Amino acid sequence: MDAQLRDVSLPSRIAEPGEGISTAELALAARNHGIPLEALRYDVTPIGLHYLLTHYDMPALDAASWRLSLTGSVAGAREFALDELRSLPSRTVRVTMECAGNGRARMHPRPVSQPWLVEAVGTAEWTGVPLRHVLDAVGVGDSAVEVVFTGADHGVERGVEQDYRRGLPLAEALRDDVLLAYEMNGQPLPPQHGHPVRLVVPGWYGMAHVKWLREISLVDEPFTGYQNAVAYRLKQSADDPGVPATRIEPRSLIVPPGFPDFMSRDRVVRPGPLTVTGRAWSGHAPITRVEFSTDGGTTWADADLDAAGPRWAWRGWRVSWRAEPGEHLLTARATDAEGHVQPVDEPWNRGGFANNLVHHVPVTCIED
Ligand SMILES: Nc1nc2c(c(=O)[nH]1)N[C@H]1C(S)=C(S)[C@@H](COP(=O)(O)O)O[C@H]1N2
Ligand SMILES: [Mo]
Repeated sequence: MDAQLRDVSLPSRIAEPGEGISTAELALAARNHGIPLEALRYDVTPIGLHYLLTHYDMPALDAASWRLSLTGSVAGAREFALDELRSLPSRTVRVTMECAGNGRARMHPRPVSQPWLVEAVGTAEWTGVPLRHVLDAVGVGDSAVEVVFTGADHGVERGVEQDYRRGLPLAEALRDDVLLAYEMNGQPLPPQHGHPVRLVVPGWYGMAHVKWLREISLVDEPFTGYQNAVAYRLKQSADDPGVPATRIEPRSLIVPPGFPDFMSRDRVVRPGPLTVTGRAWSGHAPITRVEFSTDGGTTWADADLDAAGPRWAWRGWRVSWRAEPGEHLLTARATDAEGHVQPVDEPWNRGGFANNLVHHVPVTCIED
């Protein structure tokens, strides 16, 4: 193993020009897998094809003995067992979740971390109790401003030993669709997605959706823990305090057409008409437009959007293309109802967050 993996106190690092993915990054990528892009075809991503991101180790929690502590600025601190949460009114919400680091490995220069290309996304149906009901049950204190969620997983990150813990502004936490989820796609949460209970914050990048919850605490000052104050901030330099990553920027992905080359995964198609499909989503506002290009973004045409579905789920799109022999660069670009458009130039920051550069898929059309 290289020194980088052993030295737990190294600061975040930017790769040198031409520096490849390290063994340490490969170890992260092997644990934290993305969605195979052909699985974008499913409205709801089957469990196991949904992307995964776990900072430390997955804890093994026993649902029967598990308790969730509600503490801090509340009228009455107490614990909830899983059965108690299940007896409260439930809701099912279809949510497209994306890691804030999606797109990081394509940045120039490249932030050294989990090396996502574009595949850190998935859509699931989460069932659980709206957090609001649980907060009502304990009585939120008048002075509370944020809710802090603690997972049962523990590790060290750049020299800071910690439980995975995130603060969320109270106004977001009180939204009807913010869930303490105990089911994914109609099944009890599997170990890798937060068994027995996780937070789901529709529209926010993945880091907000704390898995393996063990404690929820109401606090009177904005939370300054590691995952809010140090990590998950868009910074231009090491001493820039930056702005927090919050809602998902619009993105569209293309289902790669044709068939792949085994090693390069370059796409091969035969000449003639074909339908290219994809998905688009935004945590700010519904998707209103997807544009498609076969020349890398020189000329664009509007794709046909599928009927609008549940608000927090990705929207399908399709376009007809007559492939002609030669090389083509397929590109897709999404726009949402607030006018956020995917950039054609990469948005760069030190942590490699929220890189929603348009998706490019090179395709070779062979002679028939
Ligand atoms: N307790 C805990 N919750 C966590 C994480 C974690 O490491 N520990 N990772 C976060 C990040 S960065 C992402 S992108 C999502 C990924 O959720 P998934 O693995 O269910 O797809 O979980 C979030 N919740
Ligand atoms: Mo993430």
